[in-house]
Amino acid sequence: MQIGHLADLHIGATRWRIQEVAEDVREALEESFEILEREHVKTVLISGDIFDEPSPGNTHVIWAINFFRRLVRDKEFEIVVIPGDHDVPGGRDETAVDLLYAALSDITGGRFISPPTIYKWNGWRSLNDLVVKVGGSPGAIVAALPYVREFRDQRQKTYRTLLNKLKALLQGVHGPKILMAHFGLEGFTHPHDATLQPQDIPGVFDYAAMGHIHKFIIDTSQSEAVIAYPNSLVPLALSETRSRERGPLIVDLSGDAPHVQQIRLTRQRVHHVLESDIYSLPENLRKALMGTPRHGEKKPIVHVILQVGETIPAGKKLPKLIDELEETFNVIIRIAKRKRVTSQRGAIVLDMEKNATPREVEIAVLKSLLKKSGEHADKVAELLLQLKEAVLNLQGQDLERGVDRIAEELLKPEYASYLGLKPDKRSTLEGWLG
Ligand SMILES: [Mn+2]
Repeated sequence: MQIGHLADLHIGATRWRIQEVAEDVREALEESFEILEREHVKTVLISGDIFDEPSPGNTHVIWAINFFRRLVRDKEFEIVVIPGDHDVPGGRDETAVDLLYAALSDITGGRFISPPTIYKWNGWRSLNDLVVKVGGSPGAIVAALPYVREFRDQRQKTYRTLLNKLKALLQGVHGPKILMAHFGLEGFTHPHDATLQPQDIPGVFDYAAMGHIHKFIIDTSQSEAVIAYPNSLVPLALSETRSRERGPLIVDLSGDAPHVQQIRLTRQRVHHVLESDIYSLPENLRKALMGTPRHGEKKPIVHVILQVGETIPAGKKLPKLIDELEETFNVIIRIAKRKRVTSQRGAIVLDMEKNATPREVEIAVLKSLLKKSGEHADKVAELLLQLKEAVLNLQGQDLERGVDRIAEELLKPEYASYLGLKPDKRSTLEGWLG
């Protein structure tokens, strides 16, 4: 038999104030179930973080109810869900997943199953409530562990206890056994995000349908169970934008060991991460977008790491420039972060703050190169600019005279000391050279 495995849907998620992210989640979920239907997979496990928040907003809840109702009633899917950390509120309120269950549990056709949340189970339910038989006959046994909102040490204990009890309960039971859980495992995520070790997953399970870590992971090396994380459906953090390994896992439980396959989503929005200063942004953007396949009409999202000068990070011109670039390139641009650089380019941004003229910008650049500020630095920069213009204007008859005059100015004691030259009575170029 084959089962589908999804996790970390995050319905209702927006990120970076970009509304399109929520649309991407819906579309990715729709495509996932199109794939599963096409592959004749009727049993689907969703391992937590169904919604992005415990109170996702009525619009998203209604969308989810309608979406899952259609799948269960019309397409006869059998869907098992558990709440993840994003679904479970503080305190003892019901989760939005409980709400889904309340709306969908008595629908006929397929089935919508969600185990009771742990605190209820602690209070008055039995362990058997966490165990579901799926896939008809012979089918498979699913032990579905909801996320428990407790401090990590306590959560560790709770899960260890539950896993031990489930192990005892399921030992000797025939047929494939699956664990559904939503937490991080050591070695696959940051140490502070890991609740248990992979070895804690009892070998009584053939497959651990995990959620929580937004990465595509299949591990067969550390437990007798095949441990799998399907990845989130869309990138939800800057660090997640690189991966395109997203889509439902299809797990074949017919053989001796589970065989896992990821069917990649084809309609994923393109994300670019681009480091640039403000002046090179149009050109860098053009290069980054060159030859990138566009999926349908989805505008790529460009995350810009903006190189800025030493003191002032932003520029008033920036929002206008971004508007223009979004229009020109048909993309969505966000400034992901500002990165301080000490280069000449960085200094430019410093002056953008004042809507600087190109000349003011050049002076700022020169001052940053001189590593000086104040009136003298202004004058030195001004003189250097004149020098540059004189050199550029090679046609001019009085080039030599012009350069001489500027050099003489620069060699005056007040500037010379500024340039790190020794002041000298000989304040002519010839005097210095001679
Ligand atoms: Mn998640």
